[in-house]
Amino acid sequence: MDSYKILIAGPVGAGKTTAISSVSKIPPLTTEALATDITREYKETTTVAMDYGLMTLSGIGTLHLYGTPGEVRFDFMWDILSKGGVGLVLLIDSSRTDPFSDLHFFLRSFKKFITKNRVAIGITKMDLCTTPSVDEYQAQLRNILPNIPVFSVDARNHIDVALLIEALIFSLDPKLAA
Ligand SMILES: Nc1nc2c(ncn2[C@@H]2O[C@H](COP(=O)(O)OP(=O)(O)OP(=O)(O)O)[C@@H](O)[C@H]2O)c(=O)[nH]1
Ligand SMILES: [Mg+2]
Repeated sequence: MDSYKILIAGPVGAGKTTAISSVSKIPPLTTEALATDITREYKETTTVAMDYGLMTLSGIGTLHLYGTPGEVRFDFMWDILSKGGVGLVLLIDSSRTDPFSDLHFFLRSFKKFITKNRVAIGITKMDLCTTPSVDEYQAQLRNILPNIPVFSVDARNHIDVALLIEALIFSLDPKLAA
């Protein structure tokens, strides 16, 4: 059995901490603290260092899930947490003002990581805001990252999050899906 380090990144409130707690088989490690005024329009607390959770995929191995802080003041953690990672789950909150701008900002911020590793994108909160559609997100990616998994996910839902992470792992090595 192998073990894989997976990063989970994206803007404040996209559901990174929630997603890890939805799939982790151990109580996740979190580092929540009082959020800045801007973030507090969305929620009271924010991740200030990292989240950590553990997932097992039958026949594949152990996945170590590392959630990054969404607030840009902690962006130094993005590089630190990226070390040794093999894949990135990028969560984009469809209910924020400009989710395409968030998408491109995070793809730029993790560009070095993405050139060497795989990425899968989960669009959260589509129950609150149905546009843009998943097709429109795919259209944004067509010329830069064709053929990457893009799913609508609810970070609170175990199956949604697990399927997205599995899609990422299988895209690392299609033989794993056999
Ligand atoms: N309605 C709805 N709520 C969601 C969905 N996904 C996540 N949430 C909620 O959105 C909030 C996300 O909060 P967190 O998980 O703390 O977000 P985060 O990405 O870790 O945020 P930071 O650590 O501040 O960057 C939680 O209250 C979740 O319950 C979704 O698909 N629909
Ligand atoms: Mg968080």
